[in-house]
Amino acid sequence: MTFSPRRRRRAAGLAPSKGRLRAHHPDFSKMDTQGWKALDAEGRLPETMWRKEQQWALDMGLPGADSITDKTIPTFARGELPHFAGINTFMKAPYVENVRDVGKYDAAVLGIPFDSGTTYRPGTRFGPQGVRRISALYTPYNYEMGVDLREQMTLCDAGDVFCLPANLEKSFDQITRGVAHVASSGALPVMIGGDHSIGFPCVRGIAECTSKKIGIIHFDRHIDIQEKDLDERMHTTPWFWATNLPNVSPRNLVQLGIGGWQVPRYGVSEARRRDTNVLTIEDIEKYGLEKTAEIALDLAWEGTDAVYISFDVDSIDCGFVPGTGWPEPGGFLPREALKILGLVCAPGLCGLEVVEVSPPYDTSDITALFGVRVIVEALGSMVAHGTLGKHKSIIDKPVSY
Ligand SMILES: [Mn+2]
Repeated sequence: MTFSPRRRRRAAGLAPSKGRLRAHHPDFSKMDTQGWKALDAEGRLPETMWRKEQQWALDMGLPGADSITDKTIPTFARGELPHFAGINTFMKAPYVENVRDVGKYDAAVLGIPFDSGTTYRPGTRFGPQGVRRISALYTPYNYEMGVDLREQMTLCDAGDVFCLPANLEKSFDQITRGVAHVASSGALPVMIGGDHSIGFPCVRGIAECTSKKIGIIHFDRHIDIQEKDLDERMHTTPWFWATNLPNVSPRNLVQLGIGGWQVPRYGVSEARRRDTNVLTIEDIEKYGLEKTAEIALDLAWEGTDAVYISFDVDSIDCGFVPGTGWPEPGGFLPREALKILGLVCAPGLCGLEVVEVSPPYDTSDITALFGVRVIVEALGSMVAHGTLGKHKSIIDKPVSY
């Protein structure tokens, strides 16, 4: 149903006669609020894919019992509803059993259940399962953005990369191969970790498929750029190795939120040597969120053709993310990080990873839920700005296995 803007305003009770207007808040106009704009925007979103999913649920799950009035309810739960039922893929997206089919979707989620790079608390091997489980809580629609992922893009879940807990290097090779396969298919690779050691093999997977240059925006409390830790390429090392790749320069690595008492000096001296870009929470407070996002975009995109985002959930103050490997106070507030994330995703990404969700240490799924939020926020921003799929143009050396 479409209304003229005038009729919409009247229907929403926004065009009262002049005499009734109270003047306590002369600066307040309801129609200038994001709240009203979002109400209005929802009316312009289609429902086509939702209707299609409901019909599919009936076809697959049998029509519901005669006593049920709502005839869209099937006997067996299929698709989004109910949120507490069903077999969880990420956001209940279709599970792509044959990974050769991932290219039929705009974006593909892949789990990387790997925590052998952990130097303190383990448990992130359960990250993909934890994130998928609580992702069932979400609808595909975001109010403020006026975006409905189900209507405006296609998403699949490719399942997990087969990782080998006893061997970092073989697991890295598996991860790189999996990410390169998804990137080559044209789907946007979205990785759910896993500890942060996966940052290197994930970026390597994308970097292998392109002759173009890649910048990285990295949300973390930790600098993660030392050469080795405990004699191995642990989760404190991904950016040392990633920025050794020929098409990934440390000058295009932007590290947001670094600070506190858990930043190893080996990593700090390496970041100084390589001239990466570090903004602390205090820097970000000084510049503000919008300006920080602009600075991050300028640095990551300078001379590059695509940007990758690595989001460590421990970049958030540990009061909000107990379920993580190296909790640290003093990080971002969730809404600060989400605001910056949405802004830096707007020009489009070539890949996204969410790492360090450790469900065994989590409370009420809040850390895993934040992990879900990072992914949907990034996808929502790209959909809102029409930049999802932009990364395809840089894949000029696709792999095939
Ligand atoms: Mn970290």
